[in-house]
Amino acid sequence: MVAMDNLQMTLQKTQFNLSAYLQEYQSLVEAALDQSICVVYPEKIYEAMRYSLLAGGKRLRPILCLATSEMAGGTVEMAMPTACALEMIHTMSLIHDDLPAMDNDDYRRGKLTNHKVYGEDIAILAGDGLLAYAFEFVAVNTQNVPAAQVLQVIAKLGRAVSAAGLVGGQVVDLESEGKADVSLETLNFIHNHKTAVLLESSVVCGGILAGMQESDLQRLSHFSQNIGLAFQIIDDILDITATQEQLGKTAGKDLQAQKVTYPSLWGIEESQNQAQQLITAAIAQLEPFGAKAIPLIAIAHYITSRTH
Ligand code: GRG
Repeated sequence: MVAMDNLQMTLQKTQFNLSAYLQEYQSLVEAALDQSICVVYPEKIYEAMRYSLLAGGKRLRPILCLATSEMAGGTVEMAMPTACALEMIHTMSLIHDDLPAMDNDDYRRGKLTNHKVYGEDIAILAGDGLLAYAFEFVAVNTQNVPAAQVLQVIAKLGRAVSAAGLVGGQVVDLESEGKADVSLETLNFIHNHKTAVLLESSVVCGGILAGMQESDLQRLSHFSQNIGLAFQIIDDILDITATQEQLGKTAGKDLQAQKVTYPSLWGIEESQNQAQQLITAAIAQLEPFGAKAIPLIAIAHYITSRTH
């Protein structure tokens, strides 16, 4: 605990500039994503895939992957294909989540949703196209990483999107809609699978690519599961407190859809406390990495202070 307090002090003393860091990594990721998909015949599907992939967003998952790879002694170059794949997977999950058969949303990232622009049929296929391409992209473009580690990353991503990950979380979320008696256990299941799994994969894949040993990967896994759940608690709070302009999507959607959320179970203040406790527990996992963990610690703090 004392060592961790020292690290927090170092963070303050070095005045790590998180906003400059995020901006720099965001531009690297934007450029790589822009180059990742060309528009060829049949143009419509590639345009639909690019429409959502390049619609902005915080790029948190790719940044977590790049930051972790760097902390573990890797480079941005070796982690960038996986960082892009994580954003392709995240974007496809947003496209499908917004469909009329699921959350039925008109806006995402401040723009009309994919199905509103291209129609439901193309939106489903744009999601499918992004999902398949994410795996091809990692396999074909990752360089200077031993093949066994690339394979480990592909397996990790496969599990994250499967019924044991995002798909399973979404199913329980859909089943819970409109039910007033959803338990905390079920709510945690939903968000551990819908949200935390991909954040965990982002961090752990960064570590795998840089060749981290298993015990360190375990620490990173605990770190990122905790920040993943905290991220979702804040997401639930922002759905109540933020505006449509801040969110880039319809605000107040959870209440409208009669969804049980963390603030509906605990209230806003207690939800904030719980998120803060998760962030504190997450950061404690990074102690052995010393000052190299400063970017990840700063990102963890950002999760509870974000406004969109
Ligand atoms: C993965 C095969 C497959 C299907 C998708 C629809 C679905 C299954 C899962 C839903 C997953 C989902 C939409 C989870 C919500 C996660 C979340 C908190 C999204 C918001 O993330 P931000 O705030 O968004 O990082 P930006 O736009 O900044 O990237």
